[in-house]
Amino acid sequence: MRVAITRGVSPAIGSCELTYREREPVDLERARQQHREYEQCLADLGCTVVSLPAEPDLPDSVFVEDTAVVLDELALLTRPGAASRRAEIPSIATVLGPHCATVRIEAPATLDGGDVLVAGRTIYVGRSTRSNEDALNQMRDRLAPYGYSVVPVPLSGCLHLKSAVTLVADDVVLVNPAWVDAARFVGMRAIEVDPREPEAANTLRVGEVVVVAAAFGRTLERVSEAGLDVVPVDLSELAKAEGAVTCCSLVFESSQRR
Ligand code: CIR
Repeated sequence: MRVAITRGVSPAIGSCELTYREREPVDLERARQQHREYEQCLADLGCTVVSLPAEPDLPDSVFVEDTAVVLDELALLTRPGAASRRAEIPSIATVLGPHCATVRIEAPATLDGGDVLVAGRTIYVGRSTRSNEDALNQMRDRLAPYGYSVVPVPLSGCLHLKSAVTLVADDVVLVNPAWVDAARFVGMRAIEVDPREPEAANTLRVGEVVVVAAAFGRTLERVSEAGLDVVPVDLSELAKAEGAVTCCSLVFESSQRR
């Protein structure tokens, strides 16, 4: 079965970490409504949604993507680059436990799941302010036995690698060329975001469907014109916390039966 782990929006979201945006008030009720619609979208796409309760003391905890990298063979529990986010890990370790083996990224390494783009046996890792060289080395040690290669990718101007690029098909990336060099993704065809929509590269692939933020209609059209099946979701409130569509879930195939 395909599982999507999510977590409710914290009432403390207004104190979230911010890197590139000016702080704007987040309408908690609206954020929660949009998040419920996002969860519904994942359910409609065939996911069994495991929704964790909101964490009152962890402002960024709705962004579960950053806490783990779930592969077919095992999951890496991250050590987020923002110290305020490290207490998000234990509850994710607990919920992943029945689905897969887990290993930890350990200090001094820091890694945010938002920096990790998995393309077959190649794992691209953004060299952002959140993910460091130690993390790359630990990932290589833990994942080489499974045949994965770990490739660092420079980026600039955005929070995470997946702010700048995501996979919209096995051999197609959607990319903002101002933030990352598409040539890094060898053998892939690149679709560029509309330049007026710099944040549009963050999309979530669920099976053959590409979930895209509704705010980026022009880019959505480009992806759709490439023959891909696109579903829009509105996450405008969480965008104020620098969140986007990949950040709010951990989607993976589990052999555990319901
Ligand atoms: C943070 O700065 O950690 C949060 N405010 C936003 C995290 C977004 N996560 C993601 O892109 N994977």
